[in-house]
Amino acid sequence: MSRRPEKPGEPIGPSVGIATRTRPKTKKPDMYKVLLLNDDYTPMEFVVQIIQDVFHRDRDAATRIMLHVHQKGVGVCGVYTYEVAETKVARVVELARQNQHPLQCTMERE
Ligand code: TYC
Repeated sequence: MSRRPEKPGEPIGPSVGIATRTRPKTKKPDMYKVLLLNDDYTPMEFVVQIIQDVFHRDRDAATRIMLHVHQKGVGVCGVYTYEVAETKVARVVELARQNQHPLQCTMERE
């Protein structure tokens, strides 16, 4: 196979070459914040434990997040792709339900 020269004067030759696409065709996934909501009844220790277990925060970070939610009413526990965020929300909701705490957790597109 021969090809049309790309520039005047360029010799006609076989169409061979290497892929040189430098722009990735991938696009970043939408990210979702997982939010914890304050309430008057869920024990602080339960919330700290949930944040450690579900969001893999150490005890200090978990305590900071819990206190932020306690004081401001809502706080971000982490930012994830849709399915991961959905799974974390479901785990928190289920643990709260099993322990009969009114703790609420939700997600929101970033
Ligand atoms: N406000 C609760 C209390 O005083 C503690 C709490 C913190 C509850 C964070 C929920 O997402 C929450 N026991």
